[in-house]
Amino acid sequence: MSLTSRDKAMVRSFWAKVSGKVEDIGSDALSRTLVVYPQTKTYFSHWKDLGPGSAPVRKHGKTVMMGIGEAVSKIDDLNAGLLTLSELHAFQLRVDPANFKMLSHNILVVLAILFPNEFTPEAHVSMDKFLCAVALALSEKYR
Ligand code: HNI
Repeated sequence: MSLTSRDKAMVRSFWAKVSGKVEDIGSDALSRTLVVYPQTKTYFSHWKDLGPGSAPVRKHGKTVMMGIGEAVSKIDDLNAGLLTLSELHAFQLRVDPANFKMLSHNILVVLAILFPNEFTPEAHVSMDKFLCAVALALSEKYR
C-alpha cells in the first residue's frame, strides 16, 4: 500500500488548495476526534477547555495540520521526515498509535465537508493512503 507517484502528485495539488485553511481544518478535525472518540481526551486533560472549537483545540488543531503540511513536503521519505515527531509521540507523549487512525479519519471527514468540490474520489483515495502512511511513519519509533 505504498504511495504511487500519482498519489503523491494528487496529495501535493490537493494540499496546495486547502493549506490556507489549516487552522479551520485542524480545529474541526480535533474537535470531532475529541467528541466522537472521547477516550482521546485523556491526552489533553491539562487543557482548560476541550470543547469543540475552544482556544486550545483551535491552536493544537493548527499545530497538527502544520505537521501534516510538513509531511506533505517530506512525502518521499516519511519515516526520516517524521522521525522527531514519532519519537516525541512515542517516548514523551506516549500516545497509543491507535489514536492516529481516529484523527486521520476525522481529518478526511472535515476535508470532505470544507472542500466538497476539491475532495473528489481520486483526492479521497490518495489523501486516505497518505494519512495512513503518515500514521505508520509516526508509529515507527514504537517498535
Ligand atoms: Ni500530536 C503535539 C503532530 C496525532 C497528541 N502533535 C504535537 C505537535 C505536532 C503534532 C506537530 C507539536 C510538537 C512539538 O511541540 O514539537 N500529532 C501530530 C500529527 C498527528 C498527531 C501530524 C497525526 C496526524 N497527536 C496525535 C494524536 C494524539 C496526539 C492522535 C492523541 C490523541 N500531540 C499530542 C499531544 C501533544 C502533541 C498530547 C502535545 C500537546 C500539548 O500541548 O501538550
